[in-house]
Amino acid sequence: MLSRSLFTTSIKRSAAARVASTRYASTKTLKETLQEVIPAKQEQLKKLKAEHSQAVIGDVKVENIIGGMRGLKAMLWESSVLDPSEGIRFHGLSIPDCQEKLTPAPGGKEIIAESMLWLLMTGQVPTTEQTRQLSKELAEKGELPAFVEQLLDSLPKTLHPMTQLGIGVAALNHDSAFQAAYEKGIKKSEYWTYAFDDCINLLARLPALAARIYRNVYKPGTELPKIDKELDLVGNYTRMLGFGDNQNMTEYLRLYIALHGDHEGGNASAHTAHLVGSTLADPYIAYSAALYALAGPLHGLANQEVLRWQQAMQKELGENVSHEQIKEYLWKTLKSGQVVPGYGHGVLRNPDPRFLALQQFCESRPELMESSTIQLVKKTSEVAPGVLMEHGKTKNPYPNVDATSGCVLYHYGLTEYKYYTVIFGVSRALGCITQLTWARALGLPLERPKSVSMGALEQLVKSSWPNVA
Ligand code: CMX
Repeated sequence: MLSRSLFTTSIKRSAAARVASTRYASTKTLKETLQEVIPAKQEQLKKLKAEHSQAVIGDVKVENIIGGMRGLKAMLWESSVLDPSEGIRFHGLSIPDCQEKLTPAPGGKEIIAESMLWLLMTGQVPTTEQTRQLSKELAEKGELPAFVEQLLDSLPKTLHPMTQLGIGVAALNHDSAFQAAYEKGIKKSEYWTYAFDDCINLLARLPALAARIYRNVYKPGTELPKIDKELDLVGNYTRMLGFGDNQNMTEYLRLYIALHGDHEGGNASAHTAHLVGSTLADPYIAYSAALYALAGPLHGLANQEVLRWQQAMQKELGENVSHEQIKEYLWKTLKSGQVVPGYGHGVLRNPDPRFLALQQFCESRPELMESSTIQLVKKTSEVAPGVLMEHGKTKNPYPNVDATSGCVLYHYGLTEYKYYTVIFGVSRALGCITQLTWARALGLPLERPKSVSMGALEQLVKSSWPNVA
């Protein structure tokens, strides 16, 4: 069923000219490297504007307007491109390419947030030295201001962890370099450097913020360790969550957070960050808004929904469910008018390569393969596409990344599934802060699409197609 052919194809293609990234032996910081790559991109945009502003690249159909703008090519997003059949590429690199090229943590094997961020921001594969330097910088900037700690500690434990994360991120704007500089009246060409500084501070502080929420809600009274300056971002996050002794869990979180970091610009969280950032709201505010888009069950909350759905199935049918029983349970879900969480996608039309990468991780760990939760993920993925195809509604009957992501966390002991989207929120910052920096570097304008009423749409249809009744 979910063959590895996608991986093989991707690896072959990686050798071809599509791979845009280059490895440089350099000790330049991320900001210095960015400074070097920005002028060429600015030039490229200037040329596009000057020479092709009026070129027509597609039609707008009524279905785009009433169908959630699906398929409408309407925003710039440089760091990744999502192909409906083969999935995501980050500056031309597929997931297997990244697994091969990007520096892991010392002693680890999986991609880490720092090397992924460097790739997203610059289009270049960082050296090990650059990756380590960035880890150090993030660890040094990772402590939370005291007032944010107090704010988080004062929130009711019953408030959803995602609501708490959004509040914490928004509050960090107290120290926004961008906002302060804007108030002083900086030049437009300088926006990006302040936005970048905010973005890096935001990312650096996310683990402490997210871990504090976890501790407050689920492990009150336990001591939150200080940031270890020798560890990478996710190594620190896992440690602060209380799972630092589990190397497999740490590696899983590294992979999950790096892979989930960017999925081009049209998804609800990325788009929200871009939209709010386009008002020149600072990156903290823009990312806080994005987190609330992520908190919806059709988007980031799906990973908690998958686990809830699986557990309800296990409760009803017992531990060792057969393929036939899963099929029946899937039909029961569909007939009750609910979606099958972890399946389908707004753009993808094949199994999500992020799901395949996480499955590959599971298959390389005997303890995961023995887990009844992970076995159920696998069994479900073997029957759900057939059922969803027969059901005939979803355009993509295959699993997406959320079909497995929360289940692995559950196996490793992070069983509080209302928290899962917070981990996704730590991850999605990678792509969103990249865009928030680049949008300022390229001087992208306030986003302001035109809306139309149904009456106006009917008039437009009549004037374009006069024979329509
Ligand atoms: N189970 C049942 N029905 C589904 C379905 C699923 N997993 N996925 C899509 N459908 C239905 C839709 O609800 C829609 O029905 P209506 O015509 O009655 O409204 C129909 O199939 C067509 O939908 P689509 O064009 O295939 O999918 P959309 O682009 O509208 O929605 C998504 C995409 C992800 C919201 C949808 O597939 C879904 O709800 N999946 C389950 C939730 C989930 O896993 N979300 C995580 C997405 C991953 C991510 O955010 O990155």
